[in-house]
Amino acid sequence: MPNSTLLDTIIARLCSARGVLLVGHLAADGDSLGACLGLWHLLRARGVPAYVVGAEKVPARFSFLPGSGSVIVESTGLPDYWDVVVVMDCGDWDRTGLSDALLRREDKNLQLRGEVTIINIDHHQTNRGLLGMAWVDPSYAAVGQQVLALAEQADLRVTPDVATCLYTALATDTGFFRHSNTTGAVLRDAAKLLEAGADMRAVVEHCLQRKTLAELCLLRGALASLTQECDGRVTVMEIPFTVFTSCGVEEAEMEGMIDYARAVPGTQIAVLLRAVQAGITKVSFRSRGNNDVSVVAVSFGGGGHPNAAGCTLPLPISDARAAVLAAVRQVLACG
Ligand SMILES: [Mn+2]
Repeated sequence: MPNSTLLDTIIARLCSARGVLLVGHLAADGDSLGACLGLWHLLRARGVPAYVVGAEKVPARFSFLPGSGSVIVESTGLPDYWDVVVVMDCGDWDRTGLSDALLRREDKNLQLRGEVTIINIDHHQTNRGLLGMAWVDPSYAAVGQQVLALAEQADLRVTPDVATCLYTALATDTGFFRHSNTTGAVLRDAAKLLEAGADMRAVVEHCLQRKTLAELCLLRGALASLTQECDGRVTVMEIPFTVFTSCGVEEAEMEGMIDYARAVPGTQIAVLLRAVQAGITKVSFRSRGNNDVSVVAVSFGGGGHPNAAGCTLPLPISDARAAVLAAVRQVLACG
């Protein structure tokens, strides 16, 4: 259940805003985009000028989301005015990839200047709640689920478009209702969204069943690299920069690849390393049971959930591998 005093304060601030920027994180996923677009529809229906702004264009696989065509890429222009910025699905401004200028407001006509109100809606356990008016609650499986709670609390109508966006958030962040965060409340909320008209078939088709040739090319490279450590308790996949570029893959198309490593019986921690640029390696972790990989991710400046986390290291892939495996070995206490 949401903290209703905080939630009411957030709702009041949103509904009185003259302009709201909604931002998710870099490498947008179904939750960050679905939650942003869901809240975007809700606010616009309420008459609040709202804009979804990102550092990058919407990945192709999410272009089916209603409203995705209205997402503004910062480098191509910004709205005239805003006084509230909502940061979703992450807890620090750097993860949005947006410039600090968005956190100041300026109305040239009215000679108004000042700070914006920052609202942070997030469900990551590693979020310390330091960003603005923070509603951080790890008991939610997705930020999209928090947006549904907000809509209910504010008595805003969940249209089919809102429902499709929030269902996308909930389905993708629960691995299509397979991860351990799939609670009874999650399924009840999913049912509400279906009854409100969510286009479930479109979500499954675009977010689960769609595999581009580029993604399959990458998967071939990743599977070829599969190795095991710690007597098979750790399964590792690597995607070197050369594979990344030769397959021509978009960031969002990486979703789900690590599940192949986690699938190997005996695996307690799965690690996927990908060289997104020469000298920069992104690392994803998945774990089974009580092995908390968010601790490892945080130790390298990242974050996440106990069973799913990630970080980015300013190192070539081989050095990044050595560094994170040393930390993973500590978690599992294997030499
Ligand atoms: Mn999320």
